[in-house]
Amino acid sequence: MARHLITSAIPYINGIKHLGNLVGSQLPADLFARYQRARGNEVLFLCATDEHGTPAELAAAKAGKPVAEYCAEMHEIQAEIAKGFRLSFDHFGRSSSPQNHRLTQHFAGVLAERGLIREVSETQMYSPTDGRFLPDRYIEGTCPNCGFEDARGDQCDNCTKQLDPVDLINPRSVISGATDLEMRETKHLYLCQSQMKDELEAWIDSKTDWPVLTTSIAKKWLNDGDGLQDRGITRDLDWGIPVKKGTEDWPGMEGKVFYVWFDAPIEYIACAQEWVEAGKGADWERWWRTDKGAEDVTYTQFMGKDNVPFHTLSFPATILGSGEPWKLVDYIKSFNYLNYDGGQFSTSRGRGVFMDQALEILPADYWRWWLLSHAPESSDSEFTWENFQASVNKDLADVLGNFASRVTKFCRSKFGEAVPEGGAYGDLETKLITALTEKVREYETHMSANEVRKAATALRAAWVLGNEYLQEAAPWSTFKTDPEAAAMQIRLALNLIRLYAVISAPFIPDASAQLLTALAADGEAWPDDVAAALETLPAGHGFVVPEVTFRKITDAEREDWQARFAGRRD
Ligand code: B3M
Ligand code: ZN
Repeated sequence: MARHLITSAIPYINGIKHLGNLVGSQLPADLFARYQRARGNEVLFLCATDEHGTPAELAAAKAGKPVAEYCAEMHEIQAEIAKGFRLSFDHFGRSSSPQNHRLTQHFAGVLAERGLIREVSETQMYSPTDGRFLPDRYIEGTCPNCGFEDARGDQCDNCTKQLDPVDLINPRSVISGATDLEMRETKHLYLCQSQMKDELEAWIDSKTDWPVLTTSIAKKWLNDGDGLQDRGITRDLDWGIPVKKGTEDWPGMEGKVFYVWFDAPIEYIACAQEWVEAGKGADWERWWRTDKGAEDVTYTQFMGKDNVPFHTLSFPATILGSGEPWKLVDYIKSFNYLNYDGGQFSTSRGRGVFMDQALEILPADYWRWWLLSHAPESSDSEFTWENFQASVNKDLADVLGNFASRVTKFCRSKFGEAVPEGGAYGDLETKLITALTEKVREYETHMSANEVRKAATALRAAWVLGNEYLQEAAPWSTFKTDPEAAAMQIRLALNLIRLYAVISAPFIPDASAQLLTALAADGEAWPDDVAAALETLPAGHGFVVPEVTFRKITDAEREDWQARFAGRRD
């Protein structure tokens, strides 16, 4: 039995994610976790909310709540929505957990001891009125480039020019509006990534099976311009993990916290500790410590392409730099962007479908199927309502749903609600079993390799084989001349529904469970031997006709949703 550690990039706490975020990490991670479990492997699947950084502080301020309270509430909301999408995390943790505080401070301490952290003096905007240093996003002013009055300290939203807070004309504090800002000297910590360039590059070069998207981004950061740069890992914020050297204070770092991107990936480890603390597991070290059993774990990470530099360089620099026996990632699956109806999804403008809204209008499986079968793997992909409607109506309703409904209804009307006996297989059945075996093997290959779209294509093709068989065998005609043969065809077809339910479960878990319940079957056995799997339900086995598995999306609904999600989210 293989052991798979699987993590999804941890979503920021500041608001509900859109479907583009979902398909870029959590959903394909869930697909892989479900598949590995179905194959009998041991899985630890972790995700969490990413709760630090300026966006969290600003979102809490906007909601008029203390940050801790805001994060606790948003975590519950995101956890509920994740359940709604059937994301099967073994634990959904929080980067603000005490475990992550301790572990982040531990890493910083060890890295400092090993000479991989240096202190840098910088001048930074200080607001006497607010009594604090202001990070970039806490300063607004007039853009020197275009005159826009609400340009942020890091970038002008009007002309997109990258800015430094000192560039702004008439800078003011976002917190208080104070304009008496001054430059003051302050110290920050930098992670010496540049010292580790060779080690990181050799490690990345050894990963010859990684997706091109992942390695090309990593290589670009390693070798662009002056090469891999050291990174600031501290910030002047109130909310975050206080800067400490292990459990000790860090002189000169009082009042500072670690940069969100330093502690967020460490949460992958802390999350396993939270999982144990929550009583869901006994031992986190056998997943994370190579001296405690994790050397035979396969660790796969899932993320959008913008997260790749942090996972290929910064986090491995933390792990390798510590010199401690932590498990390093084995495979990084990254995704391009999903666009929305001729433009981009936009959280700030509320453009596109957000996870909560999606579940309000249709069950999770409809979304899971479309998103995964259109995953932005080799390039960006686009959600359009026409395509969504066509895919759901064709693949799910016409091909899979219709097969299940025709077979069970026909059986009920001619043989009753139990698997009929019938005679021996003929040529058509042998042909079907051969073709199906090939498709199932192909599906397994793509699922193990995380080729999400190809896996969906193979699965759909397996569903189509059943429909083609039914068309050719035509039990409704056979029944008139040879009821024995028709009974055999239906026995096979009922078993085929069960097989579909088992192999489709990673994509559409609810529909799969519904079909298995109707067939009074469990989903345990993976069809290693397709012919044997098609004899699982014996003659006489009772079943009921399932409720409609997938309904069609009407043109009116499509138009209605298109209009509803084009504009602002209220
Ligand atoms: N929260 C960014 C994102 O959601 C960030 C990922 C952290 S993974 C450690 O895209
Ligand atoms: Zn501008």
